[in-house]
Amino acid sequence: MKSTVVPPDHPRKVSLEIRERVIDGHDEHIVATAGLLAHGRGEAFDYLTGEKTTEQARKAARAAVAALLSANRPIISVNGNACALAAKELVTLSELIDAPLEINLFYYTREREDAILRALKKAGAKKVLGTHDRPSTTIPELSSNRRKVDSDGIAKADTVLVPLEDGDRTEALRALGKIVIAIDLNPMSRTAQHASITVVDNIVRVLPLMIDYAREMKDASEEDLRSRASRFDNGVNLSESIRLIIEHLESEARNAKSALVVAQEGGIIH
Ligand code: PTJ
Repeated sequence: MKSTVVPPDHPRKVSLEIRERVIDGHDEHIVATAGLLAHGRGEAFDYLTGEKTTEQARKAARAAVAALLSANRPIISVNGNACALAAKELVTLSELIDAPLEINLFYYTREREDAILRALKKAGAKKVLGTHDRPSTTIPELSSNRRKVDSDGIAKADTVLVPLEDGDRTEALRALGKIVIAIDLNPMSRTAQHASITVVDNIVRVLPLMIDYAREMKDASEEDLRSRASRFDNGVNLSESIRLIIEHLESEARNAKSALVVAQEGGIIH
């Protein structure tokens, strides 16, 4: 099924085109129905931050790439939304940081697994873990479908990148001693709060940036990478990200007020 064409002069063109990618992903069984709602929540938080990559997000993205490059066994967990929005970028990052891709779904169906596998392969992935024919094991303390993980993937990984999570898994992975890197537009989500490093940004904007950082840092020493990752304080970064939302809202509130004044001055409102 093909997406609706967004008029080139539409003021919300970029946001609407991203939304169409999720809708297409849903039509192709890549995105769960709940993924449409998850995307709407993401859009709302993106709006609150001004739909741009903040300095805090850049800082977190740099620390995330440093942690992934210095990990012994990094892995990228892929769900339906991440695949629909950024399959190519996930494949590129996976190659650059030498971290396999593992399909891990909250709303698991075999049809969705197959659709995501096809999309990742089409985007250039040579090997994908987490499929039904792979050896698997379970994460203790987790009751959702996400508990089933690939024996050679998330199970053995020391560092896991989890884009667009639902909040039930990060704590369990942390309890197992793993470093968890989240990409989540909501700085207040359980995932964001419990991850080791949270990149508060839209996956569509931040993955290309992380790819650039991975290229820049590829030859850095392990010591340098580890020190860059360990200097990052997730709590501080999250509270700064929340503060940016407050500042953005305050500025919007001021603008709304001045628009009213303009309307009154122009005789539109009496
Ligand atoms: O494909 P599945 O079955 O594994 O299911 C995936 C979803 C996303 C449906 C599932 O993980 C879920 O229900 O997630 P939540 O609880 O809705 O959380 C998703 C988080 O991602 C929310 O905090 C959103 O704000 C955030 N989010 C949504 N879109 C984006 C995003 N973060 C970054 N970039 C986005 N484009």
